Amino acid sequence: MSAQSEKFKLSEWIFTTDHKRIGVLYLIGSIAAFGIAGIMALLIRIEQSSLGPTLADSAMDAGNQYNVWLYFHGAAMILGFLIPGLTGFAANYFLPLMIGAKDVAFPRINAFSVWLFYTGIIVALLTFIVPDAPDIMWTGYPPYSLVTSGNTAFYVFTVHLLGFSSILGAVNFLVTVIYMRAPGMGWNQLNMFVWSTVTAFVIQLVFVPVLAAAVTMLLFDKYMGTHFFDPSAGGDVLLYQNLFWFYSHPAVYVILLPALGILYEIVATFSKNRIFNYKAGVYGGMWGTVLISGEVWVHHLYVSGMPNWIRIGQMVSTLLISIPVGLMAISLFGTLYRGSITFSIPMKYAVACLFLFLVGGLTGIPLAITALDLHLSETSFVHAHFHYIMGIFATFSVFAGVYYWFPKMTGKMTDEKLGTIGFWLNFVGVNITFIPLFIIGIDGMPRRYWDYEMYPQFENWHFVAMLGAIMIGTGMALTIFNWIKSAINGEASSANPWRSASLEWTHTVNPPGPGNFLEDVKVSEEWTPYDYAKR
Ligand code: HEM
Ligand SMILES: [Cu+2]
Repeated sequence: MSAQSEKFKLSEWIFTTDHKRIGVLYLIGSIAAFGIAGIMALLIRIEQSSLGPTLADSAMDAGNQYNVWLYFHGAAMILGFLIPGLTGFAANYFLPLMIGAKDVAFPRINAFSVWLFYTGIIVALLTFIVPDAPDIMWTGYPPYSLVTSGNTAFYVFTVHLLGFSSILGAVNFLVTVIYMRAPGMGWNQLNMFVWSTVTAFVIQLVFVPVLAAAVTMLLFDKYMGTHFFDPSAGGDVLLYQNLFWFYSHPAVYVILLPALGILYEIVATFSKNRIFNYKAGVYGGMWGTVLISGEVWVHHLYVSGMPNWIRIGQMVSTLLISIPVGLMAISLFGTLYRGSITFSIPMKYAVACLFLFLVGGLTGIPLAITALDLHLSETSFVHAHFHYIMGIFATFSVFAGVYYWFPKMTGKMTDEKLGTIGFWLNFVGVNITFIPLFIIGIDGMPRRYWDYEMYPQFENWHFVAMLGAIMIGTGMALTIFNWIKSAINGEASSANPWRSASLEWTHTVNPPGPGNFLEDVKVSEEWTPYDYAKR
């Protein structure tokens, strides 16, 4: 009997230690963060759609509001949606199923992690009620974060809670993969998604403590009289930026890797192909990324003072990242090659992701080249670059994943028509929003400014970007509506609607009950999660 026919009991969800329910809780929390952060994005685009204050009476109010929206938008999207959506939701629900485990290694710690995550989201949301909401972007740079009347402490506490939750998750999942794989399952038989989360968790474990230290020093500087970042008292303001990016560049891989992991699963299933160059993708691509990830943070600081040898060295290492990233791209595209491809909604999102990945990755290259970045830094070109890769590529991969695994999680199919309309609104909308930002960025539009009095010629492009944002808003709302509607009364799905060869589909019912598998899983040496008849 499936878990689905049981009656809904709230307490069973609150006290659950089942990784699948915890995964669903992460999904709900992260989609809620996404929704609120999305509304902020819409407000930002509307504010900039015309010169001067658009949504406020005075320039002062417009600027203040804008800073708060921008803070919440960035912090909630990265810390509240992307990282928990990919490593919280997707890893929680599917990693144990893919390795044939009945649960994670420490189910109670897992439950603790998800509630820490919710506490972090609630603390972040409280910033709208307390006087003086934080207005310090997601980066929290001093000196502004130290002198603003905005409530920097809320930012610090949010980072602490989400960071702690994430570290506990990382330990839990690494132990799970090391010790709880089904008998017979060797390292080279793991799903690409499993490898992608393993590598992301390794990064998270190594680098989150650095971010936690940086924001704690910020807290001490602002409220307890220390001067780590105060040059007038012997501190160093750039120290914060270095510590921040020492974590936050690797953090982009905590997002990129699992996003690619989801795409690998979808691309293989819908092409009915084995992964092309599995080992190059895993060891060269994913582990190569981990290896270099800690040596590139300076590309966020090229325009600040530092010796040239550091700048040049980190330019080289940043460009070197193209090798592992390229290896993953080759193995993904190669998996499509001569596949028997079908285009259901998950595959539509996956193919769109491949395009967005190329745009985001290729526009990173001029930014990595110091001489070019001195011109492009702090312009909306950077804004468009990382939105292509994080804002859209990674978001689309979460959407692709939800659509792909929806029948597994609910036993129901989503509405194909609604899903397709939502997809096209989203895909066209994101390009209408962000292509203009590349164009005006090259021409010098500064990012993070609420207005652009000195560049009136950019008004039209800002207006176009707002139209794109409205389109995305409509597409996203339709998408989320589709999930809710289909979860309640969607058509029943067959056991393995995409005919995947991976364990989460072949060895469990939809949705899997407690303990996951009807009988213990054991795999042979020849088994692979991508065993399709046509190769
Ligand atoms: C693969 C090749 C990539 C290269 C060479 C690259 C390069 C760069 C460079 C040099 C910057 C700094 C530009 C500046 O501030 O002037 C930058 C900004 C950024 N990139 Fe990338 N990037 C790449 C991929 C990615 C990926 C995969 C992600 C996320 C998943 C990402 C997210 C970001 C973010 C968030 C920022 C700016 C953040 C901020 O200042 O607030 N990038 N990128
Ligand atoms: Cu970076």
